[in-house]
Amino acid sequence: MAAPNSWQTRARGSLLLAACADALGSVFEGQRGLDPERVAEAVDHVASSLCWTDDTAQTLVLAEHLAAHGGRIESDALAAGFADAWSAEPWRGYGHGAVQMLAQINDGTPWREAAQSAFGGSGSLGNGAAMRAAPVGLVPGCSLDEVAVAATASAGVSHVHPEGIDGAVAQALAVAIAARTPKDQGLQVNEVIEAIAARTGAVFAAELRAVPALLAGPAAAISDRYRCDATALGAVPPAIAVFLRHPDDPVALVKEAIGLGGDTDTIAAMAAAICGAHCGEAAVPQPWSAALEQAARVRAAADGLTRSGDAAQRRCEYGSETNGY
Ligand code: AR6
Ligand code: MG
Repeated sequence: MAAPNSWQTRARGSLLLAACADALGSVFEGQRGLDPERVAEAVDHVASSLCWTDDTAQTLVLAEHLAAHGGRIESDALAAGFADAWSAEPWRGYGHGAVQMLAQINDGTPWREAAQSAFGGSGSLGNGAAMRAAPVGLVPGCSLDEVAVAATASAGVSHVHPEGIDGAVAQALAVAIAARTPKDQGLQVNEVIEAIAARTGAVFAAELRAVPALLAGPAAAISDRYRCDATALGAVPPAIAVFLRHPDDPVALVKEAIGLGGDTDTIAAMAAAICGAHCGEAAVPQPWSAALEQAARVRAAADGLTRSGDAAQRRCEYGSETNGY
């Protein structure tokens, strides 16, 4: 177990909890009107191994990439990494557009061309760039503006639609803010939302600014307000809302995220990535981490992130210096 309150425990908590939530949510992907008891049964009684999907496969590629490149995005290598991961394990549940794009890259099409031509030339607005963005927020020593720039670069190799990019920016920022806000410090909801919304486009910002009104009421108000589907706009704001409703309670958070229905694995994984960054590795339920596929690789990826970035700035990992969002 990593030292309490260290950056390492936050990075591990984020990636481990996200991978567990991805696996737990994948069983329900695409379903609506879920019975809460069925969800609770699956989350409370993990019987077999927890197998993750493309969300975690791409998150690990991005985390390992950042660790190998000093916390920076090298687009050619990153695109090749995603294409390699897909061709090695195409059965992980990739999105329709993602499969076409990754196959094109493997066939020699430059990633820029493949990403630009997706969906008739509009580019993907799917949540795929957001679902993998947590590692960008886990590079130590970055300002939030630097996180937003890196998230944009990480998204751009596959998602060129502004909403697809904003999804990654919002998710990476939420993780970065959570990692800079120790569990006992508490989160200022409006400050957090404004810090994120100020760094996204107007369409995305408007959806984010609807989150605070949804924090006290029933969870159904979230699935009424957002589509909770495979789009960035439909999935990232509800993930952030679920986190803000359960910042210290991963089990309640995962149940509620899955219970929204729709893109259950991705919304649960994104909410969990933020929660794990806030709470650290100790908050990951032991039966989940014990059952998690390739848990050692997930921890190693988090440790690689912890060593990345500007070592001289690691003293600013969290606390007053970086809490002025
Ligand atoms: N116009 C209309 N619909 C779109 C557009 C567009 N420009 N772009 C995306 N969609 P995709 P991802 C819709 O395929 O982002 C896995 O299940 C379209 O319905 O680019 O990697 C993961 O678990 C498309 O199928 O892949 C995530 O849930 C969908 O958005 C998800 O897929 C996803 O976009 C990640 O998807
Ligand atoms: Mg999904």
